[in-house]
This record gives sequence, structure tokens and C-alpha cells, in this order.
Amino acid sequence: AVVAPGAVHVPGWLSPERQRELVAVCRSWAAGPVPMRQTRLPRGGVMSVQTVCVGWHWRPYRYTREAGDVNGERVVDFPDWLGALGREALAAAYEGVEESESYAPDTALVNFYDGAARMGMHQDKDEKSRAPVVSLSIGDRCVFRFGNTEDRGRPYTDVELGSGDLFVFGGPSRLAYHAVPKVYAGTATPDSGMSRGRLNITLRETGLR
Ligand code: MD3
Ligand code: FE
Repeated sequence: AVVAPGAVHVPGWLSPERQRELVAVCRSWAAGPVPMRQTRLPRGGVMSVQTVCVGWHWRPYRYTREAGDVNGERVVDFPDWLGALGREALAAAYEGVEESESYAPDTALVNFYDGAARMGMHQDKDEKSRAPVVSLSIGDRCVFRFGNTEDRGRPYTDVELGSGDLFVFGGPSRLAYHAVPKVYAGTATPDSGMSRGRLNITLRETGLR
């Protein structure tokens, strides 16, 4: 479903087997070299989601190779197969768009939500590239709020994201405000590989080198 120009939702795109494979690899990333943790915000707050980064380490306003705000270690390399998955996802969402062939994501942000975790309205603009963001959801269902490019307020559209769903944000939607106001705890099905909680993987091009 096209939610807005450049914003495409493909429910159930990942098979249960691929979901389980991704959950397993995310678990291995969460164990290190930079362990999964709650990102600290510049004003002293802490995000309720837990995050582990691949390829580049993200913290508000910057991407670095080392996690200076965690343990100083270098994040794991971005694997080739994950770039291929991103191109496959883009081709599925943007049928017949050649853009997918040159898509070269170099970072993945893996967010884990327990039943109480939320993400407030924000834009993702720390990337120098304006290439699309690919989002993959696994586990508990949630409400995803897709807003406008002007501010955090209305108009916005609430979409339910379930396990295996793909969402691509490109073109005019790349700088849209968005949020996860609610996770439906306990709705993950065991075939996803998640016994509890929600996993979201976003693939991005940082535009850095
Ligand atoms: C729209 N994650 O990591 S994924 C994030 O479910 C983030 O964990 C949410 O927002 C999550 O920054 C939402 C959907 C998403 C991701 C990036 C976007 C939507 C986007 C970038 C631009 C526009
Ligand atoms: Fe975001």
C-alpha cells in the first residue's frame, strides 16, 4: 500500500524463516562488540528502545565508526548480504524502479521494543544521503505514526505494523516525521523467532566514507 508519495508498506514481506534468521543475527550483534543499549540523548534523557548499530554507530546528530558513548569499540562491519536484502526490499516496494540496483545501504539500526518502549515523533536527517530508508519489523505488532514533513503534529496517518512487514521511505517521504506510539505486547507469534517484544531493522545510506 502506498501511504504517501515514496512511502510504501508491504505487509508480510519477510517469510517466517527469514524473520527467524534475522532475529538470530540481531541477537548476535546485540552481544557485541558494542552491546545493545539504550541511547543517551543530549539533554540527559534516555531512549526507551534498545539499539545496536551495524556498519556505523549512530547517536543523536552523528554517525561514527566507534561507539564513544558506549564502550569505544568499533561496530561490526555491514555485511554484503544485508545490502542485497535492502536492494531486494526496495525492488519489492518500488516495482520497476531501477533505483533499487544502485541502493547501497551502509548502516543498519536495530531497535528492540519491550511492551513499554515507544519512539516519539522525529525526523531522520543525520544521514548525508537522501536515499530511501528500508524498515523491517519482526515480533509484536505496533502502531506506526507517519506524519508530515513540516512538524510533529497533524496531519499524520496511523498504520499497524506486524511481523514481517516491510516499509520503505523514499522521495518526498524521506524526511517525514514518524513515531511508534504503541507496541501491542504479547502479540508476537513464535514462528517469528521473537518470544516477546518487537524488533525493527532500518537500513540506510549514511553518505559517509
Ligand atoms: C520515515 N524506527 O530508527 S521504522 C528509527 O520502528 C525509527 O523502530 C522506528 O524511526 C522503529 O529512526 C520506525 C520506520 C521509519 C524509519 C526511518 C524513517 C520510518 C522513516 C526515515 C524517514 C521517514
Ligand atoms: Fe526514525
